[in-house]
Amino acid sequence: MNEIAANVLKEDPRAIARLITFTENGDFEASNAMKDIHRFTGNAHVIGVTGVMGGGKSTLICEIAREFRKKGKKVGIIAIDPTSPFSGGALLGDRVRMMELAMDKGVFIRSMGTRGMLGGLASAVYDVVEILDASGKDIILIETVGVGQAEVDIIKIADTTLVVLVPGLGDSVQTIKAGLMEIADIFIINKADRPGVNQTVAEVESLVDIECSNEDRRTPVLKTIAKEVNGIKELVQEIETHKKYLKNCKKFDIKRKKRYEAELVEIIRKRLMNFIFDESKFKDKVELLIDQIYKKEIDPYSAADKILGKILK
Ligand SMILES: Nc1nc2c(ncn2[C@@H]2O[C@H](COP(=O)(O)OP(=O)(O)OP(=O)(O)O)[C@@H](O)[C@H]2O)c(=O)[nH]1
Ligand SMILES: [Mg+2]
Repeated sequence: MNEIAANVLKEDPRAIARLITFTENGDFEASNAMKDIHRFTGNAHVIGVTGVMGGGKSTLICEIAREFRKKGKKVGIIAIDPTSPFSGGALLGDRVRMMELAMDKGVFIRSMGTRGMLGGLASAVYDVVEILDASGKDIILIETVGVGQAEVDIIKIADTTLVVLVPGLGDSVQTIKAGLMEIADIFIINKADRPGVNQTVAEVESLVDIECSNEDRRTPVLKTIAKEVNGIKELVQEIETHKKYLKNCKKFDIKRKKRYEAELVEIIRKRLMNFIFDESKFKDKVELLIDQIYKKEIDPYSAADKILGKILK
């Protein structure tokens, strides 16, 4: 077995960090290690946390992680920071609690930026989830801001998706309309210490009523005050109940297969792009075809047939 893979399976944090960096850089050794670890994956419960900016997602993740640690579960955290690839530092809300978590051997925290990521962020996140899963993490928490399609794609990796909203109706309704409604498995109205919380809960509940009227499960709407560690136990209980629900009705397997489908497509896409645009012999051919399209000597569809014909032969 590949040496890094073997060390990842032994839960060595340095090997985990190195393999993640290799996959992010598209390093050749990464794919060998990824091949070796796959059969040791599948145990982790992947939890996506998305929602409004500044809604308290990081604070919540920190508290959810602490609660799972109390139950003896090992936790991996992936923080997607859209603005900075090297933010490091204060990822998770409260610095003191985050430092405590970072020191805990049962926790691995990684931040990833959307800028400067070769081969797409979603595919990099798939890899990190596989690596953390193989390294024995029981729970993997992924934080994204629910804005672009890329972030929604990332959240689709999750078995359970938490959508974090805050009191104040305008924002919540807009966020739900922006496509988060269908991906939410649990709604959280965080900052429940703020005025207007009950009104927001009622509003989200009524949207859930419409959305879930034909379904066998009603999306719960929970109140939390993450900053004061209020409502976290109940939230973790709902997360565990959701996993049981998925297992009971076989939706767990369907979700996992969808995730592997997306991952497979991503790997093929990445390899094809590398092949077409990086391989030097092929690159000349592509440039020639682009020139011919420009001169109307060939149309783009026929040019694509030629390129694909070469690859699929
Ligand atoms: N009043 C109140 N403030 C909170 C609560 N939870 C978190 N905060 C505060 O809200 C601010 C944002 O919290 P974060 O956890 O960084 O929020 P986030 O959603 O991760 O923010 P981004 O990643 O920047 O989108 C911080 O100052 C927190 O201390 C809460 O329950 N009540
Ligand atoms: Mg955050």
